[in-house]
Amino acid sequence: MARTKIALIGSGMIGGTLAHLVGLKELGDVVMFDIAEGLPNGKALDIAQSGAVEGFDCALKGTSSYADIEGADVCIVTAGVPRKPGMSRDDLLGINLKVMEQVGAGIKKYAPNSLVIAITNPLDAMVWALQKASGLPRNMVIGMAGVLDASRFRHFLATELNVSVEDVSAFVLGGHGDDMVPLIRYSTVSGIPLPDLVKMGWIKQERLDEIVDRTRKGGGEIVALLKTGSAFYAPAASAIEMADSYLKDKKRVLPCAAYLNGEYGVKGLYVGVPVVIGAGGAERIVEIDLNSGERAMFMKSVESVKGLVDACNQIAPQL
Ligand code: TXD
Repeated sequence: MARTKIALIGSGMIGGTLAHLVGLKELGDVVMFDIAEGLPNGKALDIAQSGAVEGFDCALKGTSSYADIEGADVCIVTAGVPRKPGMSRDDLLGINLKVMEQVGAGIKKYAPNSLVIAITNPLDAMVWALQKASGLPRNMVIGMAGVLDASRFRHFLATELNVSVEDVSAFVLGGHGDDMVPLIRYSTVSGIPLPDLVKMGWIKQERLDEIVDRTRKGGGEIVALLKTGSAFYAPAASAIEMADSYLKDKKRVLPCAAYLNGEYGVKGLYVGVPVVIGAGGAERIVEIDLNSGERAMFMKSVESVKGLVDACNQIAPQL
């Protein structure tokens, strides 16, 4: 049986880490695409050469031609530019929107049957634009943010509570911005909800609030430390978890940016919600019950996403 083909559109920091992980996990063969000449070729060759030492079989190819992604089973999109000093969010939005139009056209032509996982920021708007530009079914275009945000929350909780991160499950809803909604009530240690752990004296409410705040600002904390870019190890690992669930039809329940068509009272936007990811892509949106406080936080986050999508509609009404 032919190996799975994974196309990485964008071969920068996350793209390179994605390729390395695909190799290490033997998830399939990799095509690395980028407009930067030589970059995808150099990274593909470097990672391919590590296969001899690590003991994995994975064909890696670097390219700047969309024709090479033909027949890909999964496309993971990190292409775009990060924000530079003096650039407004709208500048970034306008530039990356154009990138999504190019990438969408490439996917539409050469990989129309793939699952597309968008990572480029601002995530909730770019995944929306990518779905429009590619014309792929909405269930086959999803955005990565929630798995990363939840993994940050899990890491902070496990460290604080001194328990294995494997036993901490966390829930984060909403857009990928500082107003995301880490849901304390639905986050647990081995099934014990966090509010119960507060009652049990394992953690004080104020400390939990600090951890929620740190999770919300988790991306910015890393940007401030790295100075030259944003996080890439955990974002890549998160997208791989989503791709793996699709390719193996695992039906993991993962927080992803998914197209809402009335769920949670939202229509026509991509927002972070729990989703069953299987062979059918985003197979099912899990609609959990929110109390009034949670709902207010969620709707605030949805409003931010709507603002970004409205800006996209103004810049590119043809989409
Ligand atoms: O949770 C999340 N969704 C995120 C998102 C978490 C972390 C980072 N997030 C965003 O991912 C970040 O703000 C960026 O928008 C993307 C990619 O981050 P990365 O760190 O990989 O950025 P790089 O290293 O700048 O890589 C981007 C590559 C670079 O090599 C460019 O040459 C290429 O994109 N690029 C293009 N490739 C193809 N086609 C076009 N048009 C293009 N333009 C730039």
